[in-house]
Amino acid sequence: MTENFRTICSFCHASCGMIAQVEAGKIVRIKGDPDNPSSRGYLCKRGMEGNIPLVYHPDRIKTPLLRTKKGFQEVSWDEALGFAADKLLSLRNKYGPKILVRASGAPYTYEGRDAFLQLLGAFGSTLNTSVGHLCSRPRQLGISSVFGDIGEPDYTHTKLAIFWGANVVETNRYTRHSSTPNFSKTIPMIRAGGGKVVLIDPIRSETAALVDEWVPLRLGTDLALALAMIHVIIGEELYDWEFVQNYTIGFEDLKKHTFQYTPEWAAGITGLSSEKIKDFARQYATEKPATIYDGNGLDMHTQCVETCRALGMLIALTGNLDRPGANVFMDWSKQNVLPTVNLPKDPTEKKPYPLFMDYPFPVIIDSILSNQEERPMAMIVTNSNPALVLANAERTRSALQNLDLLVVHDHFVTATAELAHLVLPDATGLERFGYRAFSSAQGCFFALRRKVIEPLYESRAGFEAEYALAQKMGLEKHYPFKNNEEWIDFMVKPSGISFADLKEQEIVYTTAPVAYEKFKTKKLLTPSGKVEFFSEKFQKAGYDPMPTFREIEEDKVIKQKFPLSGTSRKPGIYSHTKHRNIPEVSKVQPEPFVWMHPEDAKERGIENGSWVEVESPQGKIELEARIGEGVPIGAPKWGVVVDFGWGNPWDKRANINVLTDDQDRDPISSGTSNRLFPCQVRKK
Ligand SMILES: Nc1nc2c(c(=O)[nH]1)N[C@H]1C(S)=C(S)[C@@H](COP(=O)(O)OP(=O)(O)OC[C@H]3O[C@@H](n4cnc5c(=O)[nH]c(N)nc54)[C@H](O)[C@@H]3O)O[C@H]1N2
Ligand SMILES: Nc1nc2c(c(=O)[nH]1)N[C@H]1C(S)=C(S)[C@@H](COP(=O)(O)OP(=O)(O)OC[C@H]3O[C@@H](n4cnc5c(=O)[nH]c(N)nc54)[C@H](O)[C@@H]3O)O[C@H]1N2
Ligand code: SF4
Ligand SMILES: [Mo]
Repeated sequence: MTENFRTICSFCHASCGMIAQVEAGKIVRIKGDPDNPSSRGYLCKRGMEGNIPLVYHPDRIKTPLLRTKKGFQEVSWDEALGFAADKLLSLRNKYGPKILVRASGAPYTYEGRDAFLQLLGAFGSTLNTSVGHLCSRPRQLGISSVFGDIGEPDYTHTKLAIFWGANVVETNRYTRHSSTPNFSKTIPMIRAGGGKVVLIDPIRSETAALVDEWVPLRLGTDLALALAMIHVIIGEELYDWEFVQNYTIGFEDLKKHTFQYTPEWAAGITGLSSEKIKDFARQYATEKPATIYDGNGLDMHTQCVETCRALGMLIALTGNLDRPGANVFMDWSKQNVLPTVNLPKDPTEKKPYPLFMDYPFPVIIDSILSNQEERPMAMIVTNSNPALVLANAERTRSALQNLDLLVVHDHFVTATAELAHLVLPDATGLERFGYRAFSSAQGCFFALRRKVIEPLYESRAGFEAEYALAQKMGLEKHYPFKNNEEWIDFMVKPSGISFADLKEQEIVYTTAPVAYEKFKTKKLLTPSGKVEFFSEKFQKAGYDPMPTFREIEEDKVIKQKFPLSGTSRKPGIYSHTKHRNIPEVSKVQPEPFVWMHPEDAKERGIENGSWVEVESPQGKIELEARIGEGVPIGAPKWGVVVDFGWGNPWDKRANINVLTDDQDRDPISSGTSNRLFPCQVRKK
């Protein structure tokens, strides 16, 4: 007998709807769910072919693993949690609660977003960190400083859709929350409505091949382009006068401030012509309504927050805000906040990046390595692989090795888990309950992740494992949930539904269809309640009140030794460091490549397929070169593109973050420059 279970994929943010078919207790087939309002039957290759092999993977961690002199030993949950609890409590007795860090990765699943967070607060620590400084948090900080929220592109009515630093064809990341069918259907939908699609990206990516216009600017120079666009739009009076008059503050200041940022000035920085910059500014201001999607290509550069403030200002100046076909404020299903997340902050605590939401990972790494008495000594890593994804892999590794206790919660012994004292096996997405919220023009809805089979081996769903650890430490009184089901019940309650409702209905709408121009009746979520072209909040925190371009000083010695600009890319078949141990997925691209411009390659005697060494001031890696017209990725002249995500014990391939620098940071968000590093390439 075949049973069908409706659930959602856990492999990336898109969380596509899928049907898992079970026969005799075993998952035998995965299909797209045609009734899922977001994905409408779509599943990508890794979702379709990777989900079952992950569950039945022979290398999955089957029991907790404890490091001993003889390597990892399989132990019972009781022994594992007893070990962690004893260590944590003895460290807390000696040094206080601020020794504990909780670190998470990309919040693909809400289980990963929240696991062990309640424990952190219950323990008494506020050191919650994540990869957020590399992913979306700097963008959100910049854009929301302008209008208090992020505006989702409304593709259904738009005349001009701009993808700014995003490779959406591969990542399906063209909205942050909303539900629209997968991206391959979105471009035809925009065109069918008479709209045009533009991509701003230094690299000829897979997406560049599909858009109406590709704007190849120099790496990391988007702020100059955006500021010059503001200059043109204000100078030629192309802004929405009525909107600016009624709903914004600081326009005159912005006008004065951006007078210096001429298209001629920006041309020298971006490599685009001044005419192109003027045309593009005019196009965005007049072909209305228009949307801007800010992609992850803007993160991991050291002026990301300022760039995204300027993008927010472009959106507001042109009145492309909260109107059909523009960037729209979507409603969001109400969810609970874990009770210990908002612990009272220590008023004497001076945050090094005061406007950044979390405790930034680079600061945690610095502070572990400081060896001061007050420093993080224990870390629980969940749903993340910091040893590979943070800049300066060698320094990250030293910091993780410097901890008195490293607990890693994962499915495999990853590059990070290899360094751990204790590894805890999580149930996979098909063996546990979870949920996710989606916003859409039709309203916001929750979708259920259904437990399709019981967890294999000794693996345990995250909140159950967390509660058991809390019990071992006598912290269970802080818990309104004991397992995943109760956690969901707690989280969705503010929307007026329960876990039982979600289990029965699987998709539950909780808000009305989107309403436009809410700014006419409601204050924006900025300090002034209006769009802020001038931010007192930034000024008070010691930053420029308006986005300001910082010249990047070039070190001549470095430039001579490392004349190329390196950047990185996410090969679309994978999600970050995952899935390279799943042959059904990894056969598509088993190796990482370095993609080069034909002229740069020729000068160095490098051909398509040559084995090369890429060296930066931080380190060296070796990999195969890809060059030429026929390859899917085109590197700009003086630029090389290195594939990101390899370096786990099973793939034994080069990790790009050996090359990146963790000291070169965005002064507002702490974002490191994983997307831009000086390098040299040599044929081996
Ligand atoms: N140079 C460079 N660096 C980058 C990037 C880049 O493009 N270039 N991208 C950056 C970005 S955008 C991001 S978001 C980060 C990503 O950083 P991470 O989120 O840390 O990277 P992942 O590889 O997704 O790590 C997820 C880990 O969680 C595990 N995992 C998967 N599913 C589960 C689960 O259900 N439960 C548990 N407990 N564990 C699970 C996986 O096995 C894997 O080890 O990397 C950043 N770093
Ligand atoms: N298949 C797949 N899907 C994913 C992920 C994955 O690993 N694999 N990861 C998920 C996550 S966590 C994230 S954050 C998103 C990321 O999804 P996207 O937002 O689409 O970001 P990236 O794929 O990193 O692509 C960014 C593009 O920005 C370009 N870029 C680099 N530097 C610059 C610059 O200075 N300026 C401009 N304008 N562009 C630049 C790069 O060349 C690249 O083509 O995807 C999510 N979805
Ligand atoms: S991995 Fe593929 S199938 Fe799974 S959620 Fe992401 S896009 Fe959808
Ligand atoms: Mo990300």
